[in-house]
Amino acid sequence: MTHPSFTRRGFLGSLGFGSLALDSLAAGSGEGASATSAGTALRPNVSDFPPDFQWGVATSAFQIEGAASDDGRKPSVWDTFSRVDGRVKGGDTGDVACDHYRRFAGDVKLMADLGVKHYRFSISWPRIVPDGRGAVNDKGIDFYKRLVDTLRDHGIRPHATLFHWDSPQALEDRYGSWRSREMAKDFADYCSAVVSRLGDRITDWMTINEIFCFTYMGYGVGGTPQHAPGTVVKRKKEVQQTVHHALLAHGLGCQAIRAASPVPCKVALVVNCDTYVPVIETPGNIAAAKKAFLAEEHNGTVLVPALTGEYGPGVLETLGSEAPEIAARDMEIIGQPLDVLGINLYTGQYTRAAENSRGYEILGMPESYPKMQMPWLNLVPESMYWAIRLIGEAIGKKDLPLVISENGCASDDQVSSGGEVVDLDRVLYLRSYLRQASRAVAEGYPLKGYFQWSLLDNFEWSYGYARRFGMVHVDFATQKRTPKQSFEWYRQVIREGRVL
Ligand code: GCO
Repeated sequence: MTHPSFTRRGFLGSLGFGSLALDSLAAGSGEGASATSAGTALRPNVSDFPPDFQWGVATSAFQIEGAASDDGRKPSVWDTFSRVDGRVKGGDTGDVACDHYRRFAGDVKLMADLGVKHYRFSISWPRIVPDGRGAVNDKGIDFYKRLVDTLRDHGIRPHATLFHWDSPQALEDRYGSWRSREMAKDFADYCSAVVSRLGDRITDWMTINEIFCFTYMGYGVGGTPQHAPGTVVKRKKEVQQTVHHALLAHGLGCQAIRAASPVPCKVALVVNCDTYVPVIETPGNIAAAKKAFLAEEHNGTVLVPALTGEYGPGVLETLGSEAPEIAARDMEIIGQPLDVLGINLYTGQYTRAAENSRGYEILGMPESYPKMQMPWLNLVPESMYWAIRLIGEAIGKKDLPLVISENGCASDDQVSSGGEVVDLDRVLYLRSYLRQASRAVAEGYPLKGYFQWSLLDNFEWSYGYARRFGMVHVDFATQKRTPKQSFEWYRQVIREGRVL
């Protein structure tokens, strides 16, 4: 690893120059103009989304559910990790979170008010199989039945992620969770248990969320990892092995879902790929961005193998003796065909052509570069367009349907004396990124949907409740929900099918 430390998403210190210039460029490139639904202002067609575009919001179980020991749920690695002094800001835990386990009906009502027809949430493995393997907890299943039935009553289609980092502590105690190949098999069995019981109600499945964040960031050589289980290992090879096991779990999970589903279903993987944005859109810089997209370590060890069944070009060679052990047939299992790819898209890194052995250079960000309220969240709206385009052009998956499974930002949201939360920085962020999504749609790339992260302020991992990503403000003392300005903005965007 050439980079000294990991940030929450990708590597620290990557970056480059950029501005919203491409936004204006894209907006200006629309041919002609048409009236708004109100019939007043003129606008470029480039901001249109098709009528069947999937507008949604996303959450995850550990971050919102609470009810950590209710109805037979046992601890996950995040329950344990958050109880270790100094691991999570303020000593926050997921014990109560947004109390969504009890308040889900009100939260679904909020979604209906927002106008989303799609909801991405995750299922908690330790709620369904509390010991990680073995007995299935019917009460856990019943919660998701109640949730999904309520969603469907409101015309909202469920998209369920089977693993969003909350692995059962029992498997960590038993064999070190992702350090063991057994984890992949146990994950597939858990997938079968869920899909055979909920597959009559849910047909959109996502196996695993962001392999990067619970492998590279959950296991580390030297310093203490920022994410659960927070295990310090001796060699980088051990970290790479956790990544490989997670890929294997995804592949076996795909097979298990398809085998267990009582009806035809769709299966996706969710990645937070590193996105390389040509600093100026010249053919040379575009070629450089493509090379980086395939060859840089994170994409080359997660996205590329999952989509192609082979690690990225040169990646295993570069890892050398630190490369993972790969058993016969692993790569075939890992490269299962996908129905959809989910991209969690937050930021990107500016890239240009260079006369070095790699043929590209990733630019460092100046200190003064604009960022949102997270150290890693540089404002790089063009990353939205380039992530979508590079999946097709760099990896050759031109027809693979894509959804943006997460996009959003933290803001320093305050409730005013009048009871409002006017989160203008979130509106700025979302608007500039959605414009780039509309550019991708206008150019014919297969973007089918967009899930804003997140409906509610929630447990933001090692930041606890100190960072707010919601379009609905949550007062964690009273559980009062207050829709923010961004909620109203997104509601109008959905209603009109274009960026406002
Ligand atoms: C992630 C996660 C979310 C985060 C969000 C903001 O992808 O990192 O899916 O759980 O909360 O991205 O950091």
